[in-house]
Amino acid sequence: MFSINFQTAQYLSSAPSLKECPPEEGVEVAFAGRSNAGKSSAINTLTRNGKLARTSKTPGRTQLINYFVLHDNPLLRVVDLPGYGFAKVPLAMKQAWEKNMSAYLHKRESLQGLVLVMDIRHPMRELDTMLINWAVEAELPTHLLLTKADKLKRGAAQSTLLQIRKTLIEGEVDDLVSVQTFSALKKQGVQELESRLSGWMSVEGVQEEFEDDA
Ligand SMILES: Nc1nc2c(ncn2[C@@H]2O[C@H](COP(=O)(O)OP(=O)(O)OP(=O)(O)O)[C@@H](O)[C@H]2O)c(=O)[nH]1
Ligand SMILES: [Mg+2]
Repeated sequence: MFSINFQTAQYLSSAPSLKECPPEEGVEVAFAGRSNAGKSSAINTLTRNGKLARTSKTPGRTQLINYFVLHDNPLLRVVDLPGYGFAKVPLAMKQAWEKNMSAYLHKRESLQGLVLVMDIRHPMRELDTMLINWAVEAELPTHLLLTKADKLKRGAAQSTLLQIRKTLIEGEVDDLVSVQTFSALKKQGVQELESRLSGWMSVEGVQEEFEDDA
């Protein structure tokens, strides 16, 4: 059985814009979310590599699209997308971000799924919802990662989870969009995330390549 080992992740490249992205071959999963939500920390927890994606206390650290490969195979990629939602960004930059993200979610052939990282204390803000809507429009499987769950009591975290799950069911998008709680600090929810990502990446063709390489 084909299974992905996320610990094999290695840095591949950074792209300042869509034009500089790796070729649209193979499969990739992307992490998106508001600036400071915890995207890079989630990637580091997933890959058990605290130094892989840069994390920062200063919002807006990751301005580039960062690519990581798995199993030394450039056809298996994890993508750290630039954070969004800071107050002080000029309008032109916001509009450029919207255009870029919408294009990435709608047109990127190799993209198999989107992990939308949200601070569990501030989930489903306007831009998050916009991204979810684009993903649904593009029929792109999406996983909502409610991170920093260690900042809430268990009951409060569960109630946020259930509330969002209810919203997904009511919106009839629960076949495409799933949700879980997560903590990079406590390493909580790693297996659930891994199994969702593995499902997306187990695509025929790439699998054969991978087995040939192994
Ligand atoms: N308590 C707690 N803190 C976290 C968790 N995940 C991330 N953080 C902290 O949140 C801050 C931002 O984390 P990053 O992973 O850099 O966030 P990001 O989404 O990559 O941010 P940008 O790249 O700026 O968009 C850092 O200070 C992290 O240590 C978590 O699960 N629990
Ligand atoms: Mg980051």
